[in-house]
Amino acid sequence: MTRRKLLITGGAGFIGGNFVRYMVDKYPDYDIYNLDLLTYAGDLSKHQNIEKKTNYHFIQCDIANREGIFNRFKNEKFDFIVHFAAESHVDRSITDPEIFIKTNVMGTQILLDAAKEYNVSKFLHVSTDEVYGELDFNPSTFFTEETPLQPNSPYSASKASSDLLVRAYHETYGLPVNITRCSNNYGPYHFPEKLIPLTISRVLNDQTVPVYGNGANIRDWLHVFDHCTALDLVLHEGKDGEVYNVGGHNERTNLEVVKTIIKALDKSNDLIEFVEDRLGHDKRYAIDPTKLEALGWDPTYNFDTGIEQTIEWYLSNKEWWESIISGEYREYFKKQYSVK
Ligand code: NAD
Ligand code: TDX
Repeated sequence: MTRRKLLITGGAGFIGGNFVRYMVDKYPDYDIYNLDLLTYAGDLSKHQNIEKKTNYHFIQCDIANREGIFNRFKNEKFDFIVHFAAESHVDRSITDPEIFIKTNVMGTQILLDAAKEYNVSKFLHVSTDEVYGELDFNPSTFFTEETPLQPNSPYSASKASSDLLVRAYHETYGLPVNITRCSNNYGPYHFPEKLIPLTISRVLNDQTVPVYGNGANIRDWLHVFDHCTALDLVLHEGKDGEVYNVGGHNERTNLEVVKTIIKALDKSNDLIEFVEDRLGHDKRYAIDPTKLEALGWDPTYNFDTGIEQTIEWYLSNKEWWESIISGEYREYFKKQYSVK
């Protein structure tokens, strides 16, 4: 039997990296290609345990490099694609939007062209609930797949643009696609520029935690392992052309998240520092996952069990995040938070 070839873009990052390891272990009969440019957010040290496996392959390439991407598709003839590669941090998109358009919009369009040219049997585009904009604080309102797209940040606008291109390639050319829109992820190998790993790493070092505005904004947190099972399901069972929302009803205010971590690490709330709010800061995200549950998805973690697992992971893997926060990240942190 011919082995199936799965291309995963952005597999050196946080969610893509967790998904690469999950798929390499679960599907020894698939050849799995991790294609990544290795930007500041990508690192291969997280794949030490799988890099010698015969079903794992790494390709360094920019998704916005048309020639490089087409050469890869010509050589490898991928059967399916799960597309994670993106600029992913909202704050960076506010300071410097241009790379978000190049990577998230142009890069996705180049991958779609290659997928069309080489007849892939599924293009799974990993998107975000942020494309829907924001909800108010009424707890009975949720994002469904029918919620209109109203992105508010340059990041979410670039993701919404890529979603529309994916949709258009299905409608116009019949490319077999799915789009997933997931809420905030957390878990192992989350880059410490994002709220949860930033809080864990700073609290462990007895440093203050910058909370934007009054900390009342709400996010709907999903453990990355549950995102991986959702993507596996949609890749194999998703109906062509459909969008699936991914989220597990784990809404928390940012202040609740930060206080939970401080308490778990037995430190003081005095570490909380309220700072200037993010520009265009979305109030609340909350997912209605009914459509995905009907496909058979059943998440394992709630926020309490997931955050416990995550804190333990950061305690046991200090060398990974310490090497990140001691590098270029220090300059980013100083600039972002106006630290002298
Ligand atoms: P991340 O920033 O941790 O990783 C992104 C990866 O993409 C990195 O390995 C980086 O090197 C790679 N990359 C960036 N530009 C590239 C380019 N031009 N060519 C090839 N590779 C490139 O991101 P993440 O948090 O793992 O998010 C992955 C995807 O999931 C993104 O598309 C994001 O929009 C989406 N998403 C993220 C979340 C979340 O909470 N983090 C939630 C929903 C959806
Ligand atoms: O220092 C901080 N202080 C703070 O209060 C940071 C970094 C964040 N925040 C707030 C802003 C948000 O309300 O915490 C919340 C979470 O912020 P981020 O971790 O930056 O995530 P968010 O902006 O919600 O976006 C994330 O989830 C959706 C990912 O980064 C996106 O890639 C994904 O699409």
